[in-house]
Amino acid sequence: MQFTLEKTDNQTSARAGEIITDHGKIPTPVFMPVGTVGSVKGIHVKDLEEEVKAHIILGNTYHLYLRPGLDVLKQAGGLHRFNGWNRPILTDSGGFQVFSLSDKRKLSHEGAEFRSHLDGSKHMFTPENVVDIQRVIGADIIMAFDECPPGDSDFKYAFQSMELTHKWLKRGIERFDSTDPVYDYSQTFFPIVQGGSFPELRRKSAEYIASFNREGNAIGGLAVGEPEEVMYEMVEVVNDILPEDKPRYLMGVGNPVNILEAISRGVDMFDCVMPTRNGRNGMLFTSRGIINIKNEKWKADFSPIDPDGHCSFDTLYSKSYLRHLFVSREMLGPQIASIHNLSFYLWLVTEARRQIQNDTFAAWKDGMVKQLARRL
Ligand code: PRF
Repeated sequence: MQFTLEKTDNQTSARAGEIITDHGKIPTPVFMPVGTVGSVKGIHVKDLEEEVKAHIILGNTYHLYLRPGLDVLKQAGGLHRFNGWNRPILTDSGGFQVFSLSDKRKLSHEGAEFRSHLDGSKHMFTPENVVDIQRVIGADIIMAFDECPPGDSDFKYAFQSMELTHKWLKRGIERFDSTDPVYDYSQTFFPIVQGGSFPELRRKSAEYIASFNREGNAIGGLAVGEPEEVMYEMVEVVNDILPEDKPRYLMGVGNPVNILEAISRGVDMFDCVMPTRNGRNGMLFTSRGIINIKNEKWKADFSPIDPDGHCSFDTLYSKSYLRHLFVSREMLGPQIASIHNLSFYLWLVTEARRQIQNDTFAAWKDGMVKQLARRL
């Protein structure tokens, strides 16, 4: 993997760059649609390419390991061959999902023991085996095994959790550096900064993570219940320390405003279930504000879903028709809403990139932030 930092904004810390992988180029800032079990829910890979214009998608180690399992993925020749997506894939390491989804998890220095949410079977994730698993899945970008403490954790818990994440990181890197890709393309490994809501812990963690000088770095443990201002402060503290010439990935963030605020603080990569999950629920993000398409007010509104939208469905279908699909519980409704929201997120980061390159990002961002939170 290679990262080129093309431009840093003259007024903020926003950056425009490009990541090159064996599965293609990723312009940054970038948003990565979440494909938990290998599919971005309800969306064909063709539509991900042509309508959403996604450059990279995310998969989850936890889900893919449990189902379809490593035997199938290996026989398929990796996730790209399995799901038909030929552009880059990043996989999350499983730690975060073990703690939010599985039953009866037990944490030790060795790793995390858990029971599958599917059939109750017992499993163990360690910093080493999640590297092996992500190698078999065939991710272009492999994430370290970390512990993400809750947003309201006290100092002692956040400190111990950070120490554990650091120890796990060392073991994960040793495993990654002593093994080869399973398929015929290269893979890279990103470490994850933790440290809760404590600037001194965040600094310590960022310094430790930076010392490994990997090809990219991630910031975890944010957007987990702490106030937004705290999240922005932690991002600033960490990005002051992480190397400038490496991409920075803020995990699991966020709404469109969060993304612009984090871009202005020097973040390059994002993922979040919000555009797909909220889309399936009838919430549409647009450049003029948020639409609840199930609302009575759209019943006979035959204007385009989003006149400024960037996928073909935005102007092909009306608000009235999309509302009708939702009210009738037609599966086409959630599909159109998901594609719309993802294409909006991809437009947002692509436009941010263009504004950074033109040195117009700061004013553009301030204007957008005012629009984005409106309810239409
Ligand atoms: N760690 C990992 N994945 C994550 C997170 C984390 O802290 C978050 C927190 N926002 C989302 N996804 N490994």
